[in-house]
Amino acid sequence: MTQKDYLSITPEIEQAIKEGKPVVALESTILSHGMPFPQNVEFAHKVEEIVRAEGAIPATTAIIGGKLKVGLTSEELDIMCKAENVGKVSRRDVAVYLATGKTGATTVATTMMIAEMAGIKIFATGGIGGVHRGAQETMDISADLQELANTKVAVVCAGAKSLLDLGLTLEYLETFGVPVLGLRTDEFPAFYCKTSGFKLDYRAETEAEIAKIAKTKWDLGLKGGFVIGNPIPDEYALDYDEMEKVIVKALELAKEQGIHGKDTTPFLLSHIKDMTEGVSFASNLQLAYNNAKAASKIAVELAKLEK
Ligand code: PSU
Ligand code: MN
Repeated sequence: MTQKDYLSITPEIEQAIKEGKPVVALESTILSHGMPFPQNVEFAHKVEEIVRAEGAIPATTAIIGGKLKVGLTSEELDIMCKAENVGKVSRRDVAVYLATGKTGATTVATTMMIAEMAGIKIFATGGIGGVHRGAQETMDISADLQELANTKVAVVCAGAKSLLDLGLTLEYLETFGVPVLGLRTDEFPAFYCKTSGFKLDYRAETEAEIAKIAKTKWDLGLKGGFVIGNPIPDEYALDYDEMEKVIVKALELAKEQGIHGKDTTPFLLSHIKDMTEGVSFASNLQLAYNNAKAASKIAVELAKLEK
């Protein structure tokens, strides 16, 4: 067996990739471990519709039945959203899940891996993983960051949640040569909040500019991807200080309950959601839609450049 024997790409996506048409990868951890059922079903479909409305083809990824799935049927999206016996799969888990036939939701890291194998260059998500607060002690640094260092996929996100140490996350990305570009912003966005206080070195005014920078990096044969920070739309942005209080509480709770490893991020996300009584969930949906839209525009521009 070779790599391509494990890949299962829908005919529509395979054709689009072959013809150089714009395709946007989407992850499934956000569905299985980041959002409640059944609201996530509506989200999963709507985010794909947004990609299509921009003239790109959506490619939601997952691990099902021993295959790396690129593009999910409605039934498969349902499986990921119900999330019964669906694990969270990062790079280290991939071979185990494939070999044992377990069903897995793909994180940013794994979605990047699968996208690169399939030939997809642009990926939209909510927020990336990063260096956790207290990583000096725990060494909890998301595998997403190493993937960004090594895999040629541009990830459009609303930055990262400030439950992470955003300063250390940016330092880590710098060390590993990952460009972080602000889309019409000077600051690294903090997920629910438009700003984080961390200035970025590069601001792009248009999606076309980002496509050109990505093409240049990859023309040069430089390995690794991009982080594109796309701030949440004004009308859905939450107050930074309010969020900070909630996050500190969630972190305390995680410490009390001895949560660690891969459970940390989902635990914090679900408690933040409970503590903000769903207000944060509405924002979460909107920022992800906004990222899907921007990613699609970048994919369209990149496809034009590569013609
Ligand atoms: N951050 C969010 N929502 C998410 C995630 C991160 O605001 O759903 C998910 C993404 O799939 C990301 C993963 O790749 O969590 C990171 O997990 P970890 O920190 O365990 O690497
Ligand atoms: Mn971790």
